Amino acid sequence: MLKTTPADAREMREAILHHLIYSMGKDADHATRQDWRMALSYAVRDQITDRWFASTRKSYEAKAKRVYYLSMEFLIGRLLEDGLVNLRMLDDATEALTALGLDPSEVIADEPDAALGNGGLGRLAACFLESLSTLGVPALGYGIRYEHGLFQQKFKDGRQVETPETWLQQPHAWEFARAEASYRLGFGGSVTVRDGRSVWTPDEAVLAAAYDTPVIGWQGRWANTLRLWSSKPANGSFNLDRFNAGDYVGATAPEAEARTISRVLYPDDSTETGKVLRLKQEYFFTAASLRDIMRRFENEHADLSLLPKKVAVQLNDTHPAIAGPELVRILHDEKGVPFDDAMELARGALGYTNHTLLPEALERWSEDIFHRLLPRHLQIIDRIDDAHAKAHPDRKVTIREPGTVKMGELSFVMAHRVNGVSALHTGLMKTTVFKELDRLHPDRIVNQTNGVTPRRWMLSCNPSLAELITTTIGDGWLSDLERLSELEPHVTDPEWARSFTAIKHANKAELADWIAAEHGVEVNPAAMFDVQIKRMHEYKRQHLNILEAIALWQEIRDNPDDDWTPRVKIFAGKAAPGYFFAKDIIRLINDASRVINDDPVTNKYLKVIFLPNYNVSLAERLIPAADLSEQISTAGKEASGTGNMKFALNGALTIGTLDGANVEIREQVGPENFFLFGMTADEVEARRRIDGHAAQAIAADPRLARAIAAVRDGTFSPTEPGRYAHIADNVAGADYFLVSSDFSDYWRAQRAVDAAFRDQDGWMRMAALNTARSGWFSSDRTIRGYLRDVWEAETLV
Ligand code: NBG
Repeated sequence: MLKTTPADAREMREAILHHLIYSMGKDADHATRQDWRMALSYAVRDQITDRWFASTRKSYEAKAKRVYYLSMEFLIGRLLEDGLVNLRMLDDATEALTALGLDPSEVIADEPDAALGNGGLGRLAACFLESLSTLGVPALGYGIRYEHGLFQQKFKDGRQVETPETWLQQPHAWEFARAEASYRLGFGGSVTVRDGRSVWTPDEAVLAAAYDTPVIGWQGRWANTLRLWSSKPANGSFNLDRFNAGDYVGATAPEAEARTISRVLYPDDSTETGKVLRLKQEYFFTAASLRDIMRRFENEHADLSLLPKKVAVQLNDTHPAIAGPELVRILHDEKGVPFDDAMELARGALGYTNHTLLPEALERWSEDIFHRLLPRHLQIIDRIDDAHAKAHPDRKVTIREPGTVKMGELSFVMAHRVNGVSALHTGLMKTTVFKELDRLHPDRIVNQTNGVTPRRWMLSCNPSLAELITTTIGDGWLSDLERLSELEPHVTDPEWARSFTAIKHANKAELADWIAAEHGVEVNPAAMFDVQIKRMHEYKRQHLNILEAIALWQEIRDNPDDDWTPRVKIFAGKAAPGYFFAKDIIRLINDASRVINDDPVTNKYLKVIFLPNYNVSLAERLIPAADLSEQISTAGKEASGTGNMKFALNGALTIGTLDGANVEIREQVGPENFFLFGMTADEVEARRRIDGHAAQAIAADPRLARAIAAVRDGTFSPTEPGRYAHIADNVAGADYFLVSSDFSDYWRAQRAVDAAFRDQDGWMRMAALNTARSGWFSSDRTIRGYLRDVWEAETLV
């Protein structure tokens, strides 16, 4: 593989042994796999730390503008392989571990996934951090150090069961606790006016303590910091009197309360929980981050008016929206800047990314909760709203409404740039949720289509394909992904095509072995691997996919002697614990898979498998082995999608709707290399207005009618025939997500997929073209867009 490593295998081995003894306190004879993994991680961390210090020094020397990415979620996954790959030390580490008698892949896989996020929004933040480091932008990510990340998913009788995630119960090699960087934050209390200034006196306090994880960029040329906040009790929360009186539990209650804030990640994706604790989490990490940002700024600059020139704070969705009023509060209440100037300075520094148009996901807080937790902020928000009304007397939108605070509107008004995450999504922002604000601020909304880092989503997860690319066009593609287009002339070269095909087959064979070993299901590696992996949500329409599988199963049963294209349908994804409909879809897929996989008539053609506990590492395993990528959301609902990009990059063909970044993927790879189906966003709106749209679709398609009937009549749940009647009723009734109305076209497109797959040479050519034409979807390109249009910041390498 790529080999320009600064260390070599012998040095690496010495470093591992050194850390095994002096950091882990073990000798080689008694070390466990975890000890070895930690020793290797420390050896890698040493290398990262040197580069990290150098980058930090450079940022200080340059007094450069810094980018601060505030995000409630960072779905970083495992870091060891990331570090090894970016430092180009993977080969040496592999050699060193092998020489020590260890299995390198087992040591690397021993690391728990850091699952500090739910899905796309959190994974995007992780890709962005890596790209910021790769490009050498002085930047910090700020978030919460959740003790429990996203829950673990298990299946019991096909049902999702959640158990707590415990990544921090194992030693974590990557973070440095920063005792000196801790801030005291308040909640509640009252506001008084002293000498004309508002003074907020909270009646509850917690400490935010910083933990830093270095994030190394490609080739180790730059490293930035991911700073995560952990909540700790402020002094005095341990009650010694109560303890001495024997009330041991009561004595520690305030402490437990304080620690609650960073205890768990909210397991909701795109829904708003309305919990006091959630608002506390949001204020907690945002306020701690802003204090840290202001401290750094004031160390370097005496003049507050420089703030927008030196500080770019990006709000990843509305979760950190309180940053607007908090920054105004710091500048105005604490530093005496006039209110309007404070607002201008804050706006100059803030940018806001919107990630969804789902109405339930645009956060709104009740005035009551707000008033109780953040009384001064509520006053400031009212003043911001008044100032906005004064500047735009004809405005028809407000931040405050009786009883509520609207965080989307607040973020919009307090940011100098607001961006969507795909062209379609940004367009819809302008015509739907932010129509009025866009009219008042026509230059504010810009688009930044999402991207993914090719280091993790190709080099690390698909090393064989990465190597083929590098032998073909050199390794420049790793920092300039659009150079993948240089592969195009090779796609028609039979020998090259054979290599590409062999790699896909080997990836599939490896996955098939793993599925057999871990999940006891035999799948034919020559079959088409048809993959839908993402959070469970009605708009993502996993139920459309399983209905099509059921209809196909029925059709194969009718005509078992026909020459069917063998398929393995693979699902993975978690449902929010309180989202019962989504959980029932999981159960339906599991129940249906049992019946379908056990059917001796059909199971050489069709298998269905739902893999539990979807996470970053599972995605890394599945994506390189996929033939078909399912991106089948109801048009207008998926803001962008980023899994869709990872699949295309790794040579899977997409079956998809014109939704989110699918639109741009299809443009890039060419419509002839993409299986399009379904209504457009406009057609979706029109269709919803037709009375009985689902019934009409069902009446027109006997296959759909029969598949729904099987769901309804208990074919897949014989012991409880009515188990899925509500799902059948839903898709045959209101069918808000238009499963029935899109079914026939989906079926048509799937049969086109079958036909295309039978011509393996043709299919692999299309797959290779997907790889060659996915270069635009690098998160490096996205970050350059933000640097240009939103942050106006520079790179230092
Ligand atoms: C998600 C969207 C995805 C998008 C990611 C990253 C939220 C709120 N939104 O379509 O659903 O790819 O954000 O932008 O999680």
